[in-house]
Amino acid sequence: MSKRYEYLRLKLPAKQVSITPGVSELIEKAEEEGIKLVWHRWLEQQPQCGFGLLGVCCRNCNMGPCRIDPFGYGPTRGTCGATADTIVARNILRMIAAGAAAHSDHARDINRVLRLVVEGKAPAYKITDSEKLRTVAQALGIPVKERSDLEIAKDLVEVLEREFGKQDEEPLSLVKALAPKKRMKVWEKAGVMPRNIDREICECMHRTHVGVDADPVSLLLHGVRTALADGWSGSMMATLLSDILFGTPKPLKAVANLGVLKENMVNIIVHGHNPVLSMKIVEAALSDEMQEYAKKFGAEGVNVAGMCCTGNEVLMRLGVPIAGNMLMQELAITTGAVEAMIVDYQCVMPALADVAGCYHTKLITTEPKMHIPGALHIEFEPEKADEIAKKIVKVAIENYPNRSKERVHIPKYKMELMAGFSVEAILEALGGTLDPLINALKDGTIKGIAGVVGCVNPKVKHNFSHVTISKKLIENDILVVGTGCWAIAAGMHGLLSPEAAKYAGPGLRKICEALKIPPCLHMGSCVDCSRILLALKAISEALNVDIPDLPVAGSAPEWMSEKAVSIGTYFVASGVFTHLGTIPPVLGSLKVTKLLTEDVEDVLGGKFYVEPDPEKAAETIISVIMEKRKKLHWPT
Ligand code: SF4
Ligand code: MSK
Repeated sequence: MSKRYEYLRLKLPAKQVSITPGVSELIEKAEEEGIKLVWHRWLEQQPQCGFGLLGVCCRNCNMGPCRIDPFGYGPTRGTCGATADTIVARNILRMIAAGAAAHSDHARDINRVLRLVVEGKAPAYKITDSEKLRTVAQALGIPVKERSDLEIAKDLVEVLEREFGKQDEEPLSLVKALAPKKRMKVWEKAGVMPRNIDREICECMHRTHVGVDADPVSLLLHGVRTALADGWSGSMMATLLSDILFGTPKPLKAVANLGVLKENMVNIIVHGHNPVLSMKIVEAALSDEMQEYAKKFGAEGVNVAGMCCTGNEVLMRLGVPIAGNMLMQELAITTGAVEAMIVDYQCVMPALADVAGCYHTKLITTEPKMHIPGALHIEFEPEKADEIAKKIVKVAIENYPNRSKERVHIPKYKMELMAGFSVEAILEALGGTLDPLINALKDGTIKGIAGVVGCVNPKVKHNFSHVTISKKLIENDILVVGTGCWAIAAGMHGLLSPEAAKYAGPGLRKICEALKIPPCLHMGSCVDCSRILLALKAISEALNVDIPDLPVAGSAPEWMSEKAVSIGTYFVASGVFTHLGTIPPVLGSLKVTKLLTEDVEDVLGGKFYVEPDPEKAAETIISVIMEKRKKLHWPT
């Protein structure tokens, strides 16, 4: 351990940081080598600013920064007169704007690739799922009969581009095409129907500028509108287009945890969110040419593994092993066995450059909108995707001889899993119709469905809440579906394998055994929360029951990102009771807290529920689901 850590007493209780095998041994390795990780930096931040935690600081203009004393002993208004209610609501609105922007800009990037395909300018990409293209086009009113895929795609690209730029007051096209009719009536009545993705995000910034919207209700309602633009259009678009270009996921087997790295191979990690890059890197790395090239540098070949959601994208479609979730990105480099970490965007810690600098690892940024000081930047252009992907993979391979073999430590842990549960794949597993699921819900074989999603966060024990909540729910015959870092946690802890049916209650176990599926279904990356929306819509319409009345719930047990705030908000607006396991920065305003956790239910049917204890949270989710069953007169 370095003297500095000894002095600062920043040695972590490694075994208590995470429940995931392999994590503590790499934390100890990092500490011995004097390397700081996310948990050390989080400790250095303690005590975190109380005003920030409560959401009552504002620096939206240069009369500030201002902060409100929520206990009434200090200032009750900012220099402009903004109250705690205004400031808290404005801060949340800005979080939603950033989250919706991240998801939707990701969608815009994929739509641009489809445009290039249509124009014949991106030979490395093609329309892989013609059926999905036609289904989406038809839903949007684009003619498909006797037309080629490219003709249809040309119209689709134009319709989707207008989601970002149209100037009329009409609802977004994807919302009109895909959202349940009953929900749309609710949104119309509340005045939160989204009109244009960029406009809603832009309006968040306008409303929160000094001297504009001061009413927490009005601010939060616009947050709902922006989040709906994300969920039912931006994120939805990212998912649909990824399926069209790269294929709709189907169930497949794969492996998760740091043990997927290989001692005698060139290890490449793809990290970030957008499959446009990662799919090409995987293809290049696994090509015979690159496997042979690696041998020239003394390696047995090239091994690619995923990290975070771009990892989920290549896991869902190609079965590429996944090395870990967000908090494990630095640990992967700490193994000393990673030749290159290739990143696109979102959830990529700038600290990676420092950690990579302690080893031979090349951190390679690829996106024009994302640079990290200290990283090697090789800009990715879809027009030259194959060429650039090969160039990046070669950088990794040529770096293999620089590895210090004596510093390599790859934890041996890895877990088998099943992923690839798109809505289409779930339907297929059910025999082509929702009926078996609907019947199982009605007769109580399955008591309900919970969407468990979201990030990991150094504020809480890594993966503990994800696993505790999921286990408790399946034990109580609640089917769990999910995305993002939850899915990776569930995979590493064996919950995504059909054998995990043994942890499920008798009803759910019977169904899982009959269908040979796990009790927790991996539905994709964080933008793929849109798949959960589509599943909810299908169930709601099959039963003719609006989403708030269904025995369903959502949970983000360890969330941290602004994208998660947007996701949580569009789930609530879609009528879902939504649990948050880390506390959002709203407690400085009783009014905003009450609006989000109580009053919103009367308007939208869903609400937030905040509970850091995963056992208690699971109990509450179960009782909410049972209450909804009682109201439907279904057995409990
Ligand atoms: Fe202070 Fe108002 Fe400016 Fe915010 S907008 S920094 S509360 S003066
Ligand atoms: S990567 S947004 S930490 S899920 Fe999608 Fe994980 Fe959350 Fe990033």
